[in-house]
Amino acid sequence: MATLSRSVCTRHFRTFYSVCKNEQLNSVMRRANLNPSRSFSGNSVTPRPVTAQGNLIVYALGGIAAGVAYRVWEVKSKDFSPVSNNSVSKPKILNELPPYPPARKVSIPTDNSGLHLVLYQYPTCPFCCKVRAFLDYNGLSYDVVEVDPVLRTQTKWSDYRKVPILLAGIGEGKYVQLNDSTAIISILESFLSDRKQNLLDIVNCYPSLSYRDNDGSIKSEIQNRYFLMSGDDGRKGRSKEDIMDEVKWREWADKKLVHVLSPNVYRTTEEALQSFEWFSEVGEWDRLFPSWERNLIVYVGAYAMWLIGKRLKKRHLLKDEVRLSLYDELNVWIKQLKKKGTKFSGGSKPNLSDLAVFGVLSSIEGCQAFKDALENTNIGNWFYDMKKHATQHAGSNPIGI
Ligand SMILES: N[C@@H](CCC(=O)N[C@@H](CS)C(=O)NCC(=O)O)C(=O)O
Repeated sequence: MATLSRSVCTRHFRTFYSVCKNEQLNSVMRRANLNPSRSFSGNSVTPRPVTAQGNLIVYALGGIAAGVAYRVWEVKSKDFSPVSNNSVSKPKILNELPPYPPARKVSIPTDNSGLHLVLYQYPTCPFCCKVRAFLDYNGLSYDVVEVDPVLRTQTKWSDYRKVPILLAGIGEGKYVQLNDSTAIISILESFLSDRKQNLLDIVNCYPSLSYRDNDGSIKSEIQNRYFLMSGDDGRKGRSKEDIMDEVKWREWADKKLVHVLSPNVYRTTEEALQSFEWFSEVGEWDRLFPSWERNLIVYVGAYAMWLIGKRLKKRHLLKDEVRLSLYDELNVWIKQLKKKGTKFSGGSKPNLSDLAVFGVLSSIEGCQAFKDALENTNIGNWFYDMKKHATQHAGSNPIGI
């Protein structure tokens, strides 16, 4: 099924590409008063090169003028006024759950956290996988709402336009909205390590600050997101170096490792489509979305991501052969583990950096890029140890597995 769709899609892209190329060629020749169907050899064709050249110059100058005008308009229309942060310390509270039933419920009988969690996600988004790795490792129950990545219907109620979003129950049917994988994990870890704390009090320690970027766009950033807000109980016995090392590798997962993934899994149109077919399988898109919507996500998504992957490769200065950049980053992680001489970055047990790196990497587990990484690096041992710990909820079991 996947192979059939893949070849159909590839053929479709190729046909589309060749049609576009012919259209372009024909239109250029039409503009130049040249008939593309006629041959240039022989006496029968008498193109009018002077007029053609003249027309081309006029069109080229017109194009340049339009480009310059657009750039001037783009710069002038940008807003560089300061951004106010009036709602900075107010987390969003929902009086009821949005009307989208969960696609599945993860119920862990031993979960005694008292938390009620609903995760809005794409199944193979690295940031969502990171949150799931944390929830699974800690044996927390949660409901999953699969978001359509093209139409995003299931998160239309939210001003924050990305996933993951986690809704956490705060009593009386109300929920607090938590955005950003790293902040979500820090908030929950802070709560788990000192359950006397009120969840809302913890959330208030992670305000979101908006600011205007150099290009005029408004960005926002959650403060303190790599840090935990636990009372003494939770952090006892940890050195400052140990805490900062965990922060460093959590940041590395978000700012380095994540950026080598997309250009690898969407390296070619075939690989992009294969990746999307796997995403569809993992997310059960066949079951959850009507077939037109599922196909829209797979084909449009694969093609769009293939294009975006190329841009990301340039933006993040990856090697021409992007696999090498993936192996390089994985080797950086393996090297630091080796240097520590412990099974995990956190020692004998995984810490938040292990969970972050594992979560991010698990998002490509079914892709060719991951198979290649297993063959070309030593990431396998650590990865499968982590998988065992996450699937067996080792974090909620003080004896370990
Ligand atoms: N810093 C955020 C990044 C989240 C993010 O970029 N998510 C992507 C999906 S992988 C997203 O939702 N992009 C917007 C979109 O798909 O429209 C986090 O750690 O959660």
